[in-house]
Amino acid sequence: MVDFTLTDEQKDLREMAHNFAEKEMRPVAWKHDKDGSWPQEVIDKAWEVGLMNNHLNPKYGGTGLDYLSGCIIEEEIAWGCSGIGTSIGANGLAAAPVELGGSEETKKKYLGMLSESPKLASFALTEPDAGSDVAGMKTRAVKKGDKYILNGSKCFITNGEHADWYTVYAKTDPDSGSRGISAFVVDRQDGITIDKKEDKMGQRASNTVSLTFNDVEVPAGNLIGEENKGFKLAMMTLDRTRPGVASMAVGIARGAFEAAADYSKERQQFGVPIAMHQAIQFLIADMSVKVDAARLLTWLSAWQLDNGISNTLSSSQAKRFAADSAMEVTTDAVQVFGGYGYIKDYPVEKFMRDAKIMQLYEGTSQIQRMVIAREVLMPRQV
Ligand code: COS
Repeated sequence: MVDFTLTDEQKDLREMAHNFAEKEMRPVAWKHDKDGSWPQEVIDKAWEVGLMNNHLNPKYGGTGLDYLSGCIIEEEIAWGCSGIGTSIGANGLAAAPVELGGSEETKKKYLGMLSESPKLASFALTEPDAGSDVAGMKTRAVKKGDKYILNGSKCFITNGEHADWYTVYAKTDPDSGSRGISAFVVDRQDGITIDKKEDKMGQRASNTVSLTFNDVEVPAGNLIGEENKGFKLAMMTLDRTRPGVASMAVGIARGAFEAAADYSKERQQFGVPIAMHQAIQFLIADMSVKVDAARLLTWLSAWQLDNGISNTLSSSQAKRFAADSAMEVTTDAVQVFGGYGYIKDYPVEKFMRDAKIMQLYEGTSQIQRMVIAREVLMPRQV
């Protein structure tokens, strides 16, 4: 039986996240967007009220929230500000591979750090020459005694400047493509240099940096899972995090849709509110369809994850559809506002800039289509 009724706990979580987004995020979102400043105070508050590290296992101090509930929270947070939301949510991306493959000792130490105080961790996969093509990475990890020595560069690392530890992917067998990559937990240390903070189009409150590993020593015990099995770990992680990203896209789209619907009832042209014109009604109607359809696909992928059903297909479908819908909905929201939508005195241009990254990070919309096509035509046996 299909039932879309949220539990009382999920309704409470949604209300709590919505209130947080409305009272703690929206009032400062446009300031942080304008100057690209770091919203530490919002992150601290999010951690205090329990809106960070949603899925962390209670064994390591987390709440072990199910993925569907996580999606409900992430939609509200992104409705508040998806830039700050990305910084609030990025620990989940770094922690997932540790939860999936880390030793008990590693989990206790590093996941425990996230639940004990508002610390941050970053997921370091992407490189200047290896974005969509993960297997093309060049960062090297060479085993020497009971340590690995890491050398290489990573880019587009969310929260990289503020992280206390990193989940780093590096080649341990450079001639074996995707079967020669390993994952490590790496403490922040002197050998890691922050090379550049990116000045971005949107999500300007989130921190995005390039970093270099210069002969960084990593204890062999910090290898996550088995040597040369890091690629699969990264793919399994993205299966788990893409529903959350899709929810953020829904939150951005909903924010823009609500603003456009409200404005259309106030703005008068040709003697009536523009909402009376069919041209605007059809835009609003399509926006509402896209928001709701994206949410349904997203909830399905999270529900599958919660119920132990493979969600590789549905998480890519959700991410693809929600991200592209967010771009369309926010662009149409600017259209409803007309010339006013294009200036910073009104909220929708930020939604449009913020939406663009949803089609790029955690796998572009084109990569999602590749995954979808493969899963449809040649499903991976799990
Ligand atoms: N779960 C578990 N294992 C998976 C998997 C998944 N979802 N997807 C693929 N694998 C496994 C495959 O089964 C294969 O295993 P074997 O080595 O045992 O054969 C291995 O991983 C390699 O898979 P594949 O051949 O499909 O890899 P490709 O190099 O062709 O790459 C894509 C696949 C393009 C899908 C992958 O590189 C990708 O997702 N790229 C985008 C990365 C991304 O999202 N970057 C954004 C930055 S992260 S914030």
